[in-house]
Amino acid sequence: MTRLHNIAIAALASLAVLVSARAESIHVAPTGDDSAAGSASAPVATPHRAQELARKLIAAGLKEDLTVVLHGGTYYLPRPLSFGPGDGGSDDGKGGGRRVTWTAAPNERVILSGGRRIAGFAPAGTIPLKAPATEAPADKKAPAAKTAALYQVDLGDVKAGRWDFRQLWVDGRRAVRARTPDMDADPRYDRLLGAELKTDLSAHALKMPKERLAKWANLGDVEVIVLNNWATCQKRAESVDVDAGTVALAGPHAKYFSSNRPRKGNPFFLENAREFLDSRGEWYLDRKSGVLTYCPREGEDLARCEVIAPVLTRLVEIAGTQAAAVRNLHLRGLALLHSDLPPAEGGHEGRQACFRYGGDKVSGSMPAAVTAEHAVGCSIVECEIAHLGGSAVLLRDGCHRNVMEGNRVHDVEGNGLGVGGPNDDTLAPRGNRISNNHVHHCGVRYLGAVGIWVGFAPGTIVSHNLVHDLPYTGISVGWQWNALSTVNAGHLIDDNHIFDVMKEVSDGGGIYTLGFQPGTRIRGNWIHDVQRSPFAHAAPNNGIFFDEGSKGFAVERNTIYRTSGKPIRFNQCQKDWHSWKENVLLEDPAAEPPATHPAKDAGLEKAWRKLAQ
Ligand SMILES: [Ca+2]
Repeated sequence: MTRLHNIAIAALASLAVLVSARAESIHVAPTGDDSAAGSASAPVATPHRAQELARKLIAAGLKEDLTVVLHGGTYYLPRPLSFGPGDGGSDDGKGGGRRVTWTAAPNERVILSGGRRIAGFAPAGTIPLKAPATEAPADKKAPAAKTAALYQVDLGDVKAGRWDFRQLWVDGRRAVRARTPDMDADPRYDRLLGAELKTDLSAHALKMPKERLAKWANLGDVEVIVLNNWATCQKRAESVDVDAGTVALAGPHAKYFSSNRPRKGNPFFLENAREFLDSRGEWYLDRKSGVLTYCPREGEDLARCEVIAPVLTRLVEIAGTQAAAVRNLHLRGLALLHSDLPPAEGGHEGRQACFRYGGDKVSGSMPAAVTAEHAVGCSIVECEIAHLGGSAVLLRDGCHRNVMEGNRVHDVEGNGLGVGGPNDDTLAPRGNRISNNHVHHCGVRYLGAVGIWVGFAPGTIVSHNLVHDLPYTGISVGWQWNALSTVNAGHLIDDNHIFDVMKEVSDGGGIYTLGFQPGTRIRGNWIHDVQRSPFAHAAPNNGIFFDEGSKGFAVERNTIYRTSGKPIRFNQCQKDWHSWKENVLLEDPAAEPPATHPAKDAGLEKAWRKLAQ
């Protein structure tokens, strides 16, 4: 080592001491400057610059806790915020150690967006409106408009092939990708007249009412969404035969599970053709011309509205390795919004809980906007995680002792909060806690989604969550379709309030379980209004559905009522494989539990109830 080197290192070391002694925080503000020091009076402008500064401090041997304070405003992320081992703190294994926290400044709304704002819409003619289903009394309303205005904007990056998106939000509300039947039609789905998948998987065609079909200008971009028993599939059209009433689907195709596949009578709709744009709130993106067309809802002024489309699939990733985990890293008070989910090859063929077949053999979990691997002792607290194209949060391999608490998760196309890895003693996530979250309106596209998913993840606590308005199951626990031992054991699923679930597909429940999970307690959960939609077409929906191989649960003090099927159901398992105590299970749909029912304290704990307001 040269003398010059030694001097440089000594200088760096003394700088690090100076910095760490007085700067345990780094400030970021939309009005900041990335060449600034990152102090409270001279904040940087971007989270990525703050991350560079934080890394330098940590690499220089920072001894104190470090806080990255984000001040109010929207930060449009050019790429995901990716945290590696060099971005975290230290972990003494007892909940202590040096913390690194990324937090919103007190009482300031901080948005980390994976989207891009779209402006410059211009009028582009009108479309005739269909007659409303019900007329208001003539003296109480102005004459109904017969047409609605269209607006368009040219998006050069789309035309150049650099951008494509499948979601659009107008003033925070999800707009409808042009479809038929319309989202607000009654019924909002049509019914398949037949379905065929060749046994060698070489061809897959659906038969539909002829009036649904046309020689659409962008045939290869049109997508068909079919509601199967407990999940959906969504595939692109390859060719259409209007006279025969058939649509051939683009491959590759997968072999469906026999009772969860398209067949005659299944509900379906068609999406993403210019010809389907015929009602307020619908939009269409022409990938060839780059023109985005939108028909505003009543009251929306596109000169004023905030229109956002997603650019990123992932917003935040915590990416440790088996040799070096990310430790003691915390996200607090941030709004993580706007993500896309590019279609898988061959489309989405939903298997269960947003796991999907891709091609013939491969299946995997749907990407999530926030993902962690090998994260230990980290947390996501008080965040809003919303307006997403895939799932919201997924903790995977090697994630131990992490906490997700006090988050509001909504307007998500896939699952809400999830934890699960391989059935492997070393890699399966252990001892994670999911508490006091408000999870609602997930599965807004992929109807087989669940609010909270626990796969192979021993010792998971799912406690005091408020879970509602979901197309399928509220909380799903386990991932083994028989009663053989796995790593799963010792979960605590307690005091969750779950209602208005199973609103679209079937064969699930408020809580759904799979496999042998000894020492697991399902306790104090308040489950009601488990729905049955007119489009459900298979097995019943229940308060708790113990599915294949479910065994080893202590079921105590739960309150279950107003369930479309029986409060409890068993499939390929039996009641005496579990222990039972003090549950209130009401089969009569008109029955109400007593005010002092055992699960009356379920749902968000007092400190978190503001999340439900
Ligand atoms: Ca339409």
